[in-house]
Amino acid sequence: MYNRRKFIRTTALGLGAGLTTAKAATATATANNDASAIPIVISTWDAGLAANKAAWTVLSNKGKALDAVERGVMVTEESLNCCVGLGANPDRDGFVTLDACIMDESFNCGAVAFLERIKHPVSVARRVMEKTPHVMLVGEGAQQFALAEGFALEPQTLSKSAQASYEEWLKRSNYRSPRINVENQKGHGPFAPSKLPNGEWNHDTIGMLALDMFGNLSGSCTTSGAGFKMRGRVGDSPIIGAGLYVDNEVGACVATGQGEDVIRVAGASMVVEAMRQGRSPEAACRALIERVIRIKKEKAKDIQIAFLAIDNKGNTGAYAIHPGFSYALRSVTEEKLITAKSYFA
Ligand code: SD4
Repeated sequence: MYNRRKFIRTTALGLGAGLTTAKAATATATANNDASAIPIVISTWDAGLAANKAAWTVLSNKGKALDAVERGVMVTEESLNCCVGLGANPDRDGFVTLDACIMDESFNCGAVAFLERIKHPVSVARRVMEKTPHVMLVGEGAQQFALAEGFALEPQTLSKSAQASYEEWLKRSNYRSPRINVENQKGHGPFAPSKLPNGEWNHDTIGMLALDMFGNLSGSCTTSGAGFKMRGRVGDSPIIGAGLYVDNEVGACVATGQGEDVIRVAGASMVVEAMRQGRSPEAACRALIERVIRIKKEKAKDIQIAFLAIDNKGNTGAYAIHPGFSYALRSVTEEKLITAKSYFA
């Protein structure tokens, strides 16, 4: 049961208490440091294991975190799954629309949203960061930019599994009022990963954070968003500060789950601020999950959000509203999937 007094105490000590200096935060992180040697990469859900492998080839060859987080999530964008890349579930009009962002150790960032028919939105986001004076391009403009940058225009067809899921969804939906929580339905949604008919793991939005051997952090996030969403809907994943945030003096965070409720608390950036105040990555993620629960009250029982964070020493942690969230970690000494703690049992 949610303990309001405990939450108020937590809030008073934590996020409401003002900012400490980066130096103080670093000292705390050092004191608690139980991290394996860097480099290190972490990413959301089971799919993170395969994505981490690709990121690791970059990191272990003295590569940059920025290259690692791009290369890593491209693996997921390319694989067939419910919720990332062109094979993912479409919006309620039957079109796959993709959101992605990327951020480096120097506050450089780029994002695309509502992007159609481009295989690697994370790479387009990186080009936005590197080749334009902007942070975010959306829709037709984002696609136009991608084509000008030499990305191929892919056919506007649904993958077999997405077509089947869409037809199933149309049967249940009266279309005028789509089910807000369709994501929680077994098998079809980003919030309830399950196995695909071929036995492979179905999975979710992928968010990835890496710390390279030079001590630099970067992050990426890529998704098709909520399955069968309203056309034009954009979640937290491409929003810098909500779905992803990186501050090299402190740490980085990426979010997954119900994007609207991540945006309203400026999720990822607030988790980084909580780490700046001296909290561990897990405690910082928990503080924001508790904030969402306080705001959503009873409704929090019907939504899933998870935050995944790393500090600038390589300590990692995560926290979710509900059980079921896991993240993949790869370092010099470890390669594993870690089950995150959650607020509700
Ligand atoms: C969104 N946060 O579009 C994404 C979806 C997701 O787990 O992460 N699902 O709201």
